Order: sequence, then C-alpha cells, then structure tokens
Amino acid sequence: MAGIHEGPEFGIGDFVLLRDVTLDGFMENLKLRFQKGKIYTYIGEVVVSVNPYRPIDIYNTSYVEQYRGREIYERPPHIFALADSAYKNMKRNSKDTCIVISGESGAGKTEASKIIMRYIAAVTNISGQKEVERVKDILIKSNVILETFGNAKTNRNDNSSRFGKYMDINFDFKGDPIGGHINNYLLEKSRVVYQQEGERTFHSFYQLLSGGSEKQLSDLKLSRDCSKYYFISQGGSSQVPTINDKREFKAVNDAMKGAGFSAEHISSLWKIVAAVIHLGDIKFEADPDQHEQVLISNQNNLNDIARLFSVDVDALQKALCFRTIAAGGQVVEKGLKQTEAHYARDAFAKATYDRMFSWIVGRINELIDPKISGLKYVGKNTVIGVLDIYGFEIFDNNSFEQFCINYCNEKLQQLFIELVLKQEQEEYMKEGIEWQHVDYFNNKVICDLVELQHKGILAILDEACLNVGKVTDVMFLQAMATKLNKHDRFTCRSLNAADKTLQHDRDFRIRHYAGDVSYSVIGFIDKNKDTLFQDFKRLLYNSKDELIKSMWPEGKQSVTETTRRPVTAGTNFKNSIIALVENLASKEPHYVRCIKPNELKSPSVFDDERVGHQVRYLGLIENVRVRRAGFAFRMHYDRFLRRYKCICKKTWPTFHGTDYDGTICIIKEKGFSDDVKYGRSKIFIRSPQTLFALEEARDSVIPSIVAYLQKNWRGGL
Ligand code: AD9
Ligand code: MG
Repeated sequence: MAGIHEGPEFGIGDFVLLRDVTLDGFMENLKLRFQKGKIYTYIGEVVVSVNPYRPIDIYNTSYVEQYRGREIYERPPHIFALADSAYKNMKRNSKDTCIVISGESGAGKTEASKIIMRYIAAVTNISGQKEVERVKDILIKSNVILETFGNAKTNRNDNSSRFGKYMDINFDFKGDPIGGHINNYLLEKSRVVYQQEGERTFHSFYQLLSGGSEKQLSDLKLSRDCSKYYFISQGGSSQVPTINDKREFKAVNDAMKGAGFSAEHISSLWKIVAAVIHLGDIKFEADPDQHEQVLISNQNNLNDIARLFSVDVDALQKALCFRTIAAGGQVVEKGLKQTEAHYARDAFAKATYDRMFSWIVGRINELIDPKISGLKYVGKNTVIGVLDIYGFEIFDNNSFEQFCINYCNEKLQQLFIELVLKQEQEEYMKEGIEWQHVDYFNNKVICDLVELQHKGILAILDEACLNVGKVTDVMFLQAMATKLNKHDRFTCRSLNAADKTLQHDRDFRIRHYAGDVSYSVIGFIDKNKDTLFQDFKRLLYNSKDELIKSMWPEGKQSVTETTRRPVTAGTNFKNSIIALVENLASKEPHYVRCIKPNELKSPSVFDDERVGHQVRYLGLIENVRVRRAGFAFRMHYDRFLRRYKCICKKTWPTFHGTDYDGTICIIKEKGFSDDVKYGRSKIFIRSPQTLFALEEARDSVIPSIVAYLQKNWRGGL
C-alpha cells in the first residue's frame, strides 16, 4: 500500500502501524520523517503535520492530480488526502464536514488552511462556470486581505493570526463551491495601541507606509518612517526579514479590487489605517484655565485626523477631551483628565480598527453570500467548514488576550478528545465490534475553570466589572484566590506563598493542557468591560464618509437614550466559542494536528523536548492507542475485495459472490481469520503485520497480473 509503504528509510506513514506505541517510538518516527522532508504522517484519518519552515514542492498540480478522488491510504500521507476525503465525504453523503486545524502558535495552521482551500479550488468546477470561478477566487483572495488586517509579527510567529477564523464553503449538488461565510473571533485589538518588545502591530500599517505611493502617503499626511509613529513602533521591529511589506501592499490592494471592493471603499480603509496612526501621536496637555482638564497641543495632527475620518475638527477635539454624561435627565459635559484622555483615545483607536476589521469580513461575506451569488441552489446545499484560529501561546507578559486565546484552544482540545473518542466508539458500535476503552487526560476541568457559570474565572471577572469604578484588578485577583482556592489547575501568590515566580497582587497561573501560563491581571477589568465613550460613536456616525458612518450604527442614539449594559468581551467570546464548538460538533470532523519543530523557525532543527511536549499535550499517543484499541486498520468490503482479489485463487480474476463473501475467502485462504473481525460494512484488521503481509502478497503478484492484463485486455488498461 503506497500510502503506508514509502520505504523504510522514510519511517512509517501511519502511526497506527507503529510496532511500539510509546512516546519514544512515536518521536523516533516523527523525527525521521521530518528529517527526510516528510512533514505529514497519519494517525488513522488524522493528519499530523510538522512545520517544515521552508518551501517544499509538494503542492503543485501534479500532486493535486495524485490525490484527487483517491482514498486516503492509497498515496503517501499528505494534507491533500485529508482535503480530498473531507470533500468526497461531503459529496458522497451529502453531509456537512469540517476541518479543524489545531496546534500552537507558529505550528502551521494558517498555511495548512490555505493549502486546503487551494486544493478544493483546484479540484472543483471542472465545467468552468464563471460564477463559481468568481466565488473560488474571492475565497482565496480573502486570505490575503484578512492576513493584512488581522495578522501581525509576534515573538512566536512572523505572521501570527491575531483573530480566529471559521470559514464555511458552500457547495451545490455537483460539488462546486457556490459561496461561503466567514466568522471571525475576537481580534486582538490591544495590539493597535501596544506591542511587546520584538513585536509589531497588524501588517496593514507597515504595508501602507512601505507600499503606498508618494501621493497616497502625502494625502494621508504620512512619511515612510515607522519609527516616527508611536502606535506602530513600540516593539522596535518594524522591519522583518521574512516579510516584504511593499509587495504585500500591492497584493492586498489587488486582492481587494479583484474581490469586488470598490475604489472608494479601499481608499476609506487606508484612511482609517492612517487616522489610527495619527491618533497615536495626539498630545494632551493640561488646560491652563481649567484645573486637571486637557487640551490637545498638536492641532495639525487633529486636523489631519478629522479630514481622514471626514468629521468636523471641533467635534473630534471635543470627543477626545470631554465626555458627555446624562445624569438625572440633565446632559453634562465633563472634561477628561490626562490619564482618562489617553485611555479614551486608545479605546477609540482600538475600536475603530476593530470595527474596520469586522466590516472587511462582512464585506467579503456579502461578496460570497451563496444567496446572492447568482448561483441557484439545486438539490441539497452542503458545506465544508475550515477552522484556523490563533494557537496556544505563552509570552513573557500574558494578559486578557492570551487568556482568551488559550481558553479557546482548551475548547478545541476538548472537542478533539470527545469527537475522536466518540467517533471511534460509534464506529465500533455501528459495525457491531466490541470496544475497548483507552484512558486519556480530559481537559474539561480547565474549560470549566474558565467558563463555569457563577464559579468560573470569566464569571468572577464579570462580577468585578459590574461594580462600576470600585473594583480594581487586584481585587479581582483576590476574588479568584478566594473562590478558586481548591482548584488544582489555578494558583496565585496568596495561595502559594513559596512560588516566587508569581508576583504578588498581579499574577495568577493556570495549568493548561498545553503548559503552565502566568497571566498578569493588570488590564483584565478594562479589557473585559471594553468601554468606549458614546461621544466617539456619535462622532463617527456623523462622518461624511459613508463607509465610516456605516461602521457605527449605534451612534444615532441620543445622549439621553439609555443603553443596556453591553455583554462583556470575555462573555461574548465565551458564547461565540461555545457556539463554534457546537457547530463543529454537528459536522463530520477531519483533523490536522500541527506541530512546531523548534523555537528558532529553523528548517533543520527538530527539538526533541519541544516536540515531545506537543505530542504529549495534543494527546497523540492516546489517539494512536484509541485507534488501535481494537483494530489497526479497517476497510469497506468492496474496496478490500478490489484491492486483494488478486492474491486469492478463489477470487481472481473474477468472483461472483458478494464483496463480504469474497473478503472472507481471501482472509481464510491466507490464514488470517484469527486477526480480523467482520463488521457490518467493513473488515477490521487487528495487527499491522497482517496488513503488511497482505500488501506484500499483493506486491509479489503484481508483475504477473500486469502481464495477464496486457495479454487479455490489450488496450483496456
Ligand atoms: V498562529 O497560531 O496564527 O501564531 P500558525 O497559523 O499555526 O500560527 P502559520 O501557518 O502562520 O502558523 O506558520 C508559521 C510559518 O511557518 C509560516 O509563515 C511559514 O513560514 C511556515 N510554514 C508553516 N507551514 C508551512 C508549510 N506547509 N510549508 C512551508 C510553512 N512553510
Ligand atoms: Mg495562524
């Protein structure tokens, strides 16, 4: 079997066939394959992918042809085989499928998702329908657009996704893509105003400064020198060797244009990016006439921003320096103090960028909406969902964003555990085969620690946020220490005084499935409340730029209209992730488990310790054991008979009984009856050796079969 027998020098293509299912055995095989440039290995139908950190020429059209329409085991392991399997299953069974790509930051999820989408685009629309081509084109272009506005260089990954993305691709009954829909999850907007050392804000800012024409930059009142601008230069690393911002700027503009964004819209988007840059350089000074109140000292900057946002400059100034409050039926304007003004400005910049990002996603969705794409539904419409979300991450300073990202990864791990076990169990039950339980670590306790109603960290945080102005981050930490003191996955200094790595009144630690992470509580309450003063909403709602106006619909409310307290950022995120997980669970899942080989982004280093850690926490050994708990291999009777009929005298060259009977004949004649079980539609083979023996028997008769076919069916091969 080509997929499994790539030759001993390449190791084993499916971990299920490992002789020795231990961490050492697993690692030895994974390392050997990585060193030989074989980055994909199966665990049954799960693809384990190791980031090669170099381009490998295995995605060209000749590879597409090798995998198209083939069964997963017929060719050497490849992500194309998984994409094809998801596609085939969807088409054959008219069932929604999804592909869940997981792994830590920098492990290769986003690349994997793009490879999958390109494969699907390559194997569909044989008849070349124009509208289908348009949809496919936008699906591919959406990656470029969203990466520009939603990805950034972090200390883990030069092109790190700072938002979660779930994309549904809709197919018609023929299996052609007729539309799609993207759901985006929590953009890490704090990056707009702050970056850690060595990091950048979103790519869009640097692309504009590097790639914008002289005229465009002068219109936007920008220079090419990033270091001049506070919001985009804090990480001190605006130049990244692996990134060509100038080229990407052209690519993203071409992609937006090609996808159907109007020239006005594209121009407005860059104006917003420019305005955000300028906002970072607004300087406040104390108003000499008004105690503790601020003024803006750089009026030019203010004029530029007002022009870019198409708003009145006085209104902008007022929104930045005052806050309008309705109290007891009276409308009062309250001057902001220095710290308040800075806070409000940052919140404004973050919200503006965030709204812009959501608008972009919404615009792409409009362009690929299957209902308006002009392609009519005929028969059943099915989808393949592709999930590419930010991976588990640990930085020197971890805040609310890492907390959300890592919680999301816990949820996906939980889904993997449940579905992989459930699926396997169901398969055995459906086929009437006895099932043997395998122990595994269930991370549900950690999901509960975060999300449980009333008792979880998010609930404690929401409670803290309810008490306007009174509760500090430190008090939130103390509340957690009191309520979670029995939880063995949670600690902080007041619960463990001896742990000097945790700072008093600042840090708490969670023992995540993927490792221990210390979070600083500073900013948790603010980020969870996510307050943006109404004044800014009204300001931009009154913009003369239609696009900007459309991003702020709630700005039409008058000052005295009371708004309901908005759902907090944490709870909002939790709800969206719970809905996502439910959605994934309702589809037939396919998994890609991405592994990062080293911390150096090196193509040649296989760091045993780092990889071993990932293999352990991803539960890959358990995955192999579960898969093998009963049987290493299974195959539908019809396929089995077709593949092995040549090795049995009773079935070759023709067999007149059922596929089931033919399968029994082969197994009996070869003496493997003790090693197999017959399910309702599939044969289950217990040990890999039996499969190898069948394959060897087949290999040895192939030459005589070729000769036979040439003699008897000349021209019919
Ligand atoms: V994060 O959680 O968004 O921070 P990802 O998405 O898991 O992370 P990404 O796909 O961005 O990681 O991969 C990181 C880098 O590894 C890419 O920019 C490529 O340079 C490199 N990479 C990943 N996969 C491949 C591949 N199949 N072939 C070549 C790859 N290079
Ligand atoms: Mg990514």
